[in-house]
Amino acid sequence: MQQQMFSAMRQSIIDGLPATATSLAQQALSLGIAPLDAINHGFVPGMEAVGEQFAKAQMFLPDMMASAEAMRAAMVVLEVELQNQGAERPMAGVVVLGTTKGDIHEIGKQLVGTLLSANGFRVYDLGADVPGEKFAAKAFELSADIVGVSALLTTTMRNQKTVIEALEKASLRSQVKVMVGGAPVTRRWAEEIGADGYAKDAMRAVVLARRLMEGKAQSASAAVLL
Ligand code: HCB
Repeated sequence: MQQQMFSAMRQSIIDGLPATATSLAQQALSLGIAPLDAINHGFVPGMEAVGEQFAKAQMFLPDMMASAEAMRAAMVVLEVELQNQGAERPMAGVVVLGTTKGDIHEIGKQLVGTLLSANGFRVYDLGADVPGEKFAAKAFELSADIVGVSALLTTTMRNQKTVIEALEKASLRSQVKVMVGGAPVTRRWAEEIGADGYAKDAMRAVVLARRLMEGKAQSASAAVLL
């Protein structure tokens, strides 16, 4: 039964059907399927299939846009449930999140934000196509602990470095940890640009954010001891 639901969810994304995706997300919750399972085993595999078909020219931009709409529609339903879980947890840290300048892909970054919120982080999402200076200004305003930078295009992933440079220019780099992600991003790339961490998916981003917060706490207590 659960497998059938997951398979229908995947297909609703491939077919780009927001109403069907919404209805399947609602059904999943009423059947007691964990929202994260619906996302990871149902809807995200649909987006992956769309990416593969687009790469093989079996699908075109309007189809991809319809799929993105369907994914958003499902997330609207599932996000509420996930965020309710986060409201009951102690504040884990402040995260400023965004997609790099020149890049309009938002779905993965939103998923990262939702799971961070569900795990007690206070998340400020700057949206997509965000220049480095805007990340730095919001990190300063909120005294952020972490800046999370997403990039989905090989041409825009280099802008992740400009976010780090903007934080350096604003003298914030020593206080703010930077985590990067997005389909073309790798651990090696993160190291190359001087980020503090890389996460392959939203669940790993939560684990990474917790680890970065531990690192911050340790360096703060070390500073006090000195
Ligand atoms: Co877009 N697109 N797209 N696209 N798109 C990709 C990314 C391609 C790989 C498709 C392909 O060719 N196979 C490709 C990029 C090729 C490349 O650069 N190597 C591509 C292209 C080419 C384009 C356009 C240039 C197409 C065109 O106009 N000709 C154009 C870009 C315009 C621009 O940005 N300037 C474009 C447009 C679109 C839309 C608008 C139709 C739509 C986006 C809608 C939206 O987000 N509002 C779209 C979509 C949906 C995709 C695919 C199909 C899915 C992306 C997605 O949502 N994945 C994608 C194919 C793919 O990625 N395989 C395709 C699902 C999420 C859950 O995964 O990887 O985004 P994610 O995020 C993960 C993970 O990376 C990590 O956690 C997330 C959750 O698990 N993570 C982080 C992400 N950010 C993080 C930050 C952190 O700090 C930590 C972890």
